[in-house]
Amino acid sequence: MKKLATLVILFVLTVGVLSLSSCQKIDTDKFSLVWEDEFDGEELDYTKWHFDGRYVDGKNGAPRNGGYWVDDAFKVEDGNLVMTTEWREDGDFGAGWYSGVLSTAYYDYGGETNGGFAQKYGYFEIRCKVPAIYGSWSAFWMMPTDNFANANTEYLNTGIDGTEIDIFESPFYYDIFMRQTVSHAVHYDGYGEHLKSAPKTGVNVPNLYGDFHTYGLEWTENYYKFYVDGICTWTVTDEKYKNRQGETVYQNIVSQVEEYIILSSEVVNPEEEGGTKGWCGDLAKNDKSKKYDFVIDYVRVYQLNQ
Ligand SMILES: [Ca+2]
Ligand SMILES: [Ca+2]
Repeated sequence: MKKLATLVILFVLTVGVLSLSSCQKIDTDKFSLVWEDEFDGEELDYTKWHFDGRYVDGKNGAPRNGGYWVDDAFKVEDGNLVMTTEWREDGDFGAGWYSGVLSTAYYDYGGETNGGFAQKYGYFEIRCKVPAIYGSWSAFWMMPTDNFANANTEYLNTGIDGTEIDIFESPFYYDIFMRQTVSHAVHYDGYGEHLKSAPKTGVNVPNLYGDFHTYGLEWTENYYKFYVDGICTWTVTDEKYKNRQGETVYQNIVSQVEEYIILSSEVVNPEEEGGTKGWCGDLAKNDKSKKYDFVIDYVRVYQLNQ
């Protein structure tokens, strides 16, 4: 989710070298449901979800990229979690774009997790539709419970100490050629100079803004498999990879630690490299009087049957 300009550069390095194996339909018979939220209640279940942003100065959230993550940008309605991105003229931080973030485990930005739900391996699935918005994206993603606190020490150049897993991101509404697509990605070794990224863009999802679709991750000791509507769209294995110079660059990419789930919507930072053109378009093209909703029917987590 972060350092996206770097991601683009790393994409050039990694494209074409990831080992792909056959992708098929998810076999849910292999799994048992172990955690879920169907969002059937009257309000959000705060025993399952935590506002995953910081609080500053007694306000209801904190700046995030070009907008603000606040703790009142979501509600449960008609069996869905609705996470709204909107322009607030009189928001806690003043006029700007406000959106939300929720996770299954609370952490502070020192990297310490404070309980909550996390799991190693299994199958993780969301059913949702995403907002048709410029300069913003919604995502279903995972992070290791230490938030990369140990990323640059013993396990440098591997993902075994944890990876950011972007099960899906939807930044492409602005691009008429990419509009009906999402991306998957894996990032590891922290967000500093050692960051490594394995992205998969251009995953076709018909009418993703108007219809519900499922986005899933199957995670085993040896691979990640990403799914859209139950069909595998990308496989990342633990094999060694060669770069274009023939050198082995990444290996053991698959996380071997517990990770927690994050749901988020956020807006681009125009000040970053690439700015509004480099990642998800121009916020100024949006209607400031409109609400842009990320609508989530459920999140379900499975573990492999023993
Ligand atoms: Ca690492
Ligand atoms: Ca539901």
